[in-house]
Amino acid sequence: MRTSRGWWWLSGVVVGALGLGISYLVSGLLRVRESPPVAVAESIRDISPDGLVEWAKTNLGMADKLVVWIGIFVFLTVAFAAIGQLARSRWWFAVGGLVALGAIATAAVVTRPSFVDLQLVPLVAGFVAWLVALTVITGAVRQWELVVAADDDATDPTHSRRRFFATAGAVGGLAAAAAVLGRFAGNPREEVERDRRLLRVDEVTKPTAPRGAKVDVPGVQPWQTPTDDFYLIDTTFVPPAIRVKDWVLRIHGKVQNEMTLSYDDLVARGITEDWITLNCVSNQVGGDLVGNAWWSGVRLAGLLAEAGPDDDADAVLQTSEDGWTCGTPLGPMMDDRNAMLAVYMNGEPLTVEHGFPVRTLVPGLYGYVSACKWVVDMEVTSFDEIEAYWTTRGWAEEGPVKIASRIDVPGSGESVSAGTIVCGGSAWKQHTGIESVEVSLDGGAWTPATLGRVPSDDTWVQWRAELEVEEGDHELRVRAIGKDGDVQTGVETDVLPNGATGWHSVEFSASA
Ligand SMILES: Nc1nc2c(c(=O)[nH]1)N[C@H]1C(S)=C(S)[C@@H](COP(=O)(O)O)O[C@H]1N2
Ligand SMILES: [Mo]
Repeated sequence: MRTSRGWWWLSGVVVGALGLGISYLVSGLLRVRESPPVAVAESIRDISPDGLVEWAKTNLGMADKLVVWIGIFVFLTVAFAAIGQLARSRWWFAVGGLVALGAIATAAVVTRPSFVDLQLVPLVAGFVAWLVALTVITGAVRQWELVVAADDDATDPTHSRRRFFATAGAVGGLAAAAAVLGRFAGNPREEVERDRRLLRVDEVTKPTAPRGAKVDVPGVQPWQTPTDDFYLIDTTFVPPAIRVKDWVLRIHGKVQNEMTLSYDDLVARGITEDWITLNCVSNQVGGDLVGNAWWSGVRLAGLLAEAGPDDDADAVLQTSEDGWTCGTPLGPMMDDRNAMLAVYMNGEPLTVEHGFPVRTLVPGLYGYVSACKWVVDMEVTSFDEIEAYWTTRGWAEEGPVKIASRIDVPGSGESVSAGTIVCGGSAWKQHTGIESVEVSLDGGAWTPATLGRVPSDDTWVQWRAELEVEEGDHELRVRAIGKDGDVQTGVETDVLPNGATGWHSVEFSASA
């Protein structure tokens, strides 16, 4: 009987898991958001070719993160198994492998924009755990191998085999315990959720969707998007967990008065509330990266006026707690629209995923240039002096929302009964407003739809149309016309660099 190579592989994997578990636990205890694998994941995203990132953003959406995680998991499992094999020849070879992995993790951690020295502690703790576990486990498996190789009647391998399994089991158990403890005991997210539950901002009111905003068409998306259904787009692998008491916003740069605001300082300036539709520049024609909510927050116009921008300032470089940045034109942040630092969404504190405790909203601009979640820094500056996360990756510097419209009913591929059918959907051009929506059946004349009533130009508007359809296959198209006379173009363009254009159409069939 011989110990198989499999036990060396297994040893490597168990050693690796312990180091990961310990570094995760220590990250949690120290309230460090980015345990080393998170930093690695975010670095992979940042160094990926622009084309790949763009492809992932539009085709995988939030699943792009899952793909990266699975990739890292598979890579690490193979690497740790190989390190176990290396240990079979020389302990030092395995140490070399761990040093290489540790160096990758260290490089990723120290180059994150949000790096602080404290983040070195989980790295060191994890590395020490690797070395100790490697020594103990490989000692046990080697011992077992020696006894088996000796193959004499005096030494029974059972004992050393048991010792190996006990050691591997203990290390594996410790790794699992560290992971579980890290998840629950040291999880800053729990504290933040408690903050959310206890938070009260007196002036905030509950939303009631204005009468007539929702058209009477079964199957049309709700006019007010419930928070749980509101699309999510961001680059972060673990959303920042920011305690209310820890949040501060710095407003600085080309201003007369630098400001540093706590959460209380912010809300003390008074709450403004509004219905605002937010959408993503990556939304495809007919896509669902758009939502409408009731937002409560503090007007940016007042805050920025207090700071007093210099004459040559035309942009604000916003930075999120996780290091993401966007460059927002100063004009729309300070004009009559309700650009705000939002604290509540749909009458509840922002969820962590939507930017708790504070995120920016500027009606009329795509999210990637304006809607900074977890915002902690605003540098008043000018566009020719800054680079932001997406603009360095080929997206346009300014991102005014393009006019768009969508058909919700009938759904694509649906069958309806011939005769009179009711269709509906939505259209938007925030801060300009929608004048009219028109539909065309089977390439025929554009006919006007009826519009829902909206409280302002900053939200989407729902439309409804009744059409006579004969038996057979049909195609329905929609286009919108803005209050500025802008007729939505049928020319199809890609989402890159500044938003898709083209008419949404659905094919459906009518039967007798
Ligand atoms: N910190 C941070 N804020 C961010 C982003 C991000 O990646 N990180 N993405 C932006 C983009 S591209 C969009 S479309 C909106 C989406 O906001 P939501 O996830 O609340 O819908 O957030 C914006 N704010
Ligand atoms: Mo976006």
